[in-house]
This record gives sequence, structure tokens and C-alpha cells, in this order.
Amino acid sequence: MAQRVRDGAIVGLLLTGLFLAVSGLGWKLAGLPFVPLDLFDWIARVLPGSVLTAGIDWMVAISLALHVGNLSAAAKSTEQLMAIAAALVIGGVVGSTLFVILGYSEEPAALPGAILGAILGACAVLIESQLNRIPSGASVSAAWVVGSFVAAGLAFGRIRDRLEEVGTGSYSDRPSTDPRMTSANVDRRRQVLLGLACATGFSTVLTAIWSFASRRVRAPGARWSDDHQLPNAEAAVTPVAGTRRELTPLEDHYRIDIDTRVPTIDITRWRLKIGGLIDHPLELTLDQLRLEEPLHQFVTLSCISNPVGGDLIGTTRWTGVSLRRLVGRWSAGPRATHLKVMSADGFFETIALDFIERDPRVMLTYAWDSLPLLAEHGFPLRLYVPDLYGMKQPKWIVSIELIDHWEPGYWVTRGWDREGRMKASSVVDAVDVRGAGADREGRKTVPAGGIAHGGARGISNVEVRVDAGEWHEARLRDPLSDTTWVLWRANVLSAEGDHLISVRCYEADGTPQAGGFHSRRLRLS
Ligand SMILES: Nc1nc2c(c(=O)[nH]1)N[C@H]1C(S)=C(S)[C@@H](COP(=O)(O)O)O[C@H]1N2
Ligand SMILES: [Mo]
Repeated sequence: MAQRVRDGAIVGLLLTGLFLAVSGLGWKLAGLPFVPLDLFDWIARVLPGSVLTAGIDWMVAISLALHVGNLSAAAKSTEQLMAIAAALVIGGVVGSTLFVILGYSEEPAALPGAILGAILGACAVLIESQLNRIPSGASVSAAWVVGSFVAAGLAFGRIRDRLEEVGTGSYSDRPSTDPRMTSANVDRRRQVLLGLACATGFSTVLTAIWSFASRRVRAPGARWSDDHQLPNAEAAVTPVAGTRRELTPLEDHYRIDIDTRVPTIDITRWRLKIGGLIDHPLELTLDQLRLEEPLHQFVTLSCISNPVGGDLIGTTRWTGVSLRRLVGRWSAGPRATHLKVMSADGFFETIALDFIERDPRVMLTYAWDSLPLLAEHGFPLRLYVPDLYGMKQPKWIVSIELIDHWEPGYWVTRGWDREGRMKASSVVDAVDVRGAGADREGRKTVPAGGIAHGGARGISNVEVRVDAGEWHEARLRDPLSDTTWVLWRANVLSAEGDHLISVRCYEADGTPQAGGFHSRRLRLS
């Protein structure tokens, strides 16, 4: 019995490994569904919002405690690893269970294995189509899913039969008295398992090499930042050494989305579909959108889950079409009050037509730093709404529906803030001990600097203090735009020893930031 449980687990585990590797290749090479990861995404969809949110908070807390350099990249890899680990565990458990059950029968297991595979494959197809990852008519995808499960089930049954054949004795509960239990049998059993292990290992290595080789380096193409100075290049206040880059390089921009992988969008077939309460529904290509007068805006985007001082915030130059211009030309029905913006991954948000009417900066964005949006940042089209957190700004837009009511969006239905208005916050990025100087009275000062951001409401004032001392006003660098962060700097007075530099900020209208202050250690010797 114990032997059965163990062999079943080994076979289940190894076959799952092989399954993962082959599915991974299918996805990388041909964009075919990758069931184990998709299952994870599906579970995330159906989990209650509170559970999901707790999971996200935990992930952020652990990443912060471990001081990982890039929160969102770490989160994405963690999700993928969790999905893969879960698949392996399930594979092992199912393998054991089946070996035990099959032990009660004398029949070969290949056929039942294939049948079980077909059933599981059909369930997987259902899940995939719920996630919209089997495009209608794409029978290749469905066949791939069912086929891979049937193959796995068949392989499982055959391996089990082979093991039974070569090592019948080894499965006996009294091996010592069983004449068939010879060492040759044990060796052959090992050979079967070893063969399977080699196959798994080989394809896993192949997949790993492939994923590594296809890791994106710097996206090709001319960037605005390659040959332009920032509009505030002449500003009197300059950043303190160690302050984060004022314009975030695209590769360093955080990335947050609901799935383990980026949705695949075929741009030759992509159209922005506009429908709902509109007299003449229409479809626009990306080229048609690009023909419109472009709007360029420097934008600071932040995730509502960004911990104070975290890196789920970034600034780049966004280019797109003002939504107000477009909506003005659509034959919107009189009852229409909101737009429901829907994404390829099932994400969606609503935005009031009033809001769009009031703020021409709301735009459909197709480029960041003059490059077409990178796949992970929403290619081909994403929404920009000033003052709101990323959770209100769909990427990978596929359609817009005019509706006559407000609707909670993806995260709002999961219990998150209805408005998603960015909170004002400030961060100490750098305390530049090497740049230490002295004030007029000869006391030692150390330059400190960082960012402050208040959505589209602007920052009027930033203050810093040492330990529990008095607050002193910092100097503000001209921001890149009304909606970006501002860089600040201050020379803080400091005696020798260990100190804590803290920062706080005020919005343009004087509202102080809510929430705790960010601090950074300073050690002067
Ligand atoms: N389609 C889609 N759009 C989305 C999301 C998503 O999961 N799916 N996540 C949102 C969230 S929570 C944030 S913070 C921003 C992040 O944008 P970025 O990944 O380009 O930084 O995208 C928003 N738009
Ligand atoms: Mo977010």
C-alpha cells in the first residue's frame, strides 16, 4: 500500500511536470491555453473579494519584509510559482489516489486513464471558455486542451500498468514472502520511473531555456525620452542623488493585473467596439485612433495597493486621444450616462460621461514614451483617468458600451474603494550622507530627497523633520505636469548618530496628507 501511494505520487508528480512543460511550450510557441496557470486565474476570479484582497496584502507585506527590489515583478512570479506548485501537489495527490483505487482492480488502467483525461479535459475547456481564452471557433485550442489531458491520462494508465507488470510483487503487502518480488523487478520498476523522470526533466529544461531566451530585454523602437529633454530640465531644484528617476524607464514601470499572464491580442483583428446606447455602433482600428489629434501627457500612475515608499507607482509620457473629442462625435442616445470600458482579460470599469465632459485629459492611450504600449502595459489601448488609481484604468481595452447607470468595476465588485481617488503621499527616497555639508552656523547638514504625489490635485508643500524635531519646509522641483509626482529636496540638520528622517506633504489646497509618514534612516558618524 505504502509503495503504491509513493509510486502514484511520483508518477503523478513527474507527469504533471511534463504536462506543465509541454503546456508551457504550447503557450509560448503558439499562444495555446496553459491550463494550470489559467486554473489559477479562474480561481482568483471566483474567490470572494476579501480573500483575494487578503492574499494580495500578504504578498505585498512579505515582499516588503524580504526587501525585494521590484514588488510587482515579484508578485507576478510568486503567482506563477504558486500556480505551478499547486499543480504539482494536485498531480501528486491525484496520482497516489488513483494508484490506490486502481490497486483494487485487475484491469489495465490505460483506458480508464484516457477516459478520466477526457473528462478533466472537458472541464478544463469549460474553465478556459469562461475565461474567454478559447476564442470562438478556435477548435485548435479546445483540441489542444482535451488532447493534452487525454494524453496525460493515457500515459498515466500505461505507466501504471507497466509498473504493475514489472514489479507486481513490489505492490504486495507481504513482499518478503512473495516469490515474484525479485531485485530484478525492483530495478525494472526504477527504470520505468527513471525514464519518466528523464522525459520530464528534459522538457522542463527545454521550456526553461525557451522562456529565458525569450525574456524581453529593452523593447525596440525610438522613445521620446531618447532624444528629448524633460520639460523641467532647467528647473532650479535638482534631485538629490539616490532619488528615483523622475521619468520611469518603461522596463522599470510597475505592472499589476489580475492574471498570471498577459492576454494575447491579435492586432490585425483587434477593433475598438463601441456599442450600447448609441444610434450607430462603430468599430475603430488602432490606425484610425492614431489619425486623431494626439494628446501627450506626463502621468504618474499608482496602484491603490502601493505601500508607502513602495514601487507600485511610476511616471511616463502617455500619448492618446482625448475621450471627450471622441464621445462628442458618437451618436450617444439621450439616456446614456456612463461608459463601461471592457478589457480582453475580463477586467472592466465604468466612467461617467459628465466626468469625461469636464476633463479633456481623460484619454484612450496607445503609446508610452512614444512606443506602442508594451504588451504588459495594455497593448493596444488603455484608459487614462486623471486623479484615480490604476484600478480605475483598464488596459487591453476591447470594447466600450454606453449605459444609463453607474456600475461597480472589477475591483469595486470585490469590495474596493468605489471612487479610487489617489491619496496624497510623500516618500523619502534618499538621504545622501556623502553629500553632507554645513549650514551658515557651521552645523552639519545632509541632503534628503524624494517624491510627493497628490493625484491631479497638485502638491503645494512638503515638510521634513529629523526624529521628533520640528518640521521644515523642503524645496520642490517643478513637476513634469499637473498630474505627476513632484521631486523635493531638503538639507536636514543632523547630529552624529542614528536618526529618522520623515516627510509629509500638503495638496495644492492645503489639505494635509492622510496616513502615516514615510521615514528613512540616517546614520552619521
Ligand atoms: N485589463 C486590465 N486593466 C487593468 C488591470 C487589470 O488587471 N486588467 N489592473 C489595473 C490596476 S489595479 C493597475 S494598478 C494598473 C496598472 O497598470 P500597469 O500594469 O501598466 O502599471 O492597471 C489597471 N488596469
Ligand atoms: Mo492596482
